[in-house]
Amino acid sequence: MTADRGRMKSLVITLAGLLLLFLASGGLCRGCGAPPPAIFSRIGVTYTVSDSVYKSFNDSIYVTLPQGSFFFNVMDIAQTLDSRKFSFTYTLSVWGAYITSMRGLQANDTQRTYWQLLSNRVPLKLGAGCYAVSSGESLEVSFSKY
Ligand code: B12
Repeated sequence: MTADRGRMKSLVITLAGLLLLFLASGGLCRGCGAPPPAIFSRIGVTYTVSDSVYKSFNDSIYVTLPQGSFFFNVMDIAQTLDSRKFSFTYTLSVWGAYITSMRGLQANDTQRTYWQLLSNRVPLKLGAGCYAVSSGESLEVSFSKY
């Protein structure tokens, strides 16, 4: 009984030592080529769809997604969460994805309307598939005229 208790005590001390070594070294990821934890972190953005031509709607949603995601991913998640407000269509061209309609409202060349992409109210210089989003950003797709 006393011998058992002694063995148990030394086992506990050994495990505590190993745990200390593990924590002090920063975990198992050191020098093993595993990606840094930031890759796995999630970010949150606000996404708005607005009709700036007919002023018929203006809806926002908060979307969380993996760091390194693109504007298009935000749109896709929002559509899955609320397809009535955030459904969209697109075509593919040499520049990537071109957004052609949001919740049924179609861009129209004759009327010179299009769906403009903005971040923090500034028009983007990249399409939805190429623009990487950042934490806390306020993204918008706005029906506009050119
Ligand atoms: C005219 C033009 C527009 C017009 C197109 C409408 C029209 N009927 O003319 C309008 C104003 C609508 C427009 C919108 C946008 N545009 Co634009 N546009 C151009 C421009 C100046 C000329 C395109 C053109 O007429 N080419 C000649 C024709 C014969 O070729 P085409 O392949 O048929 O052209 C079509 C495509 O280019 C498409 N298109 C236009 N812009 C964009 C943007 C993207 C991302 C895609 C996939 C397609 C696309 O519309 C053209 C006409 O049908 C180019 C710059 C250039 N020099 O190419 C930028 C350019 C293509 N646009 C660009 C951008 C960023 C946008 C926007 C995302 C801007 C925004 N903040 O909203 C939006 C698209 C948003 C969406 N709905 O997805 C960028 C793309 C860069 C990139 N790497 O992604 C370019 C290269 C300008 C730049 N920044 O250098 N655009």
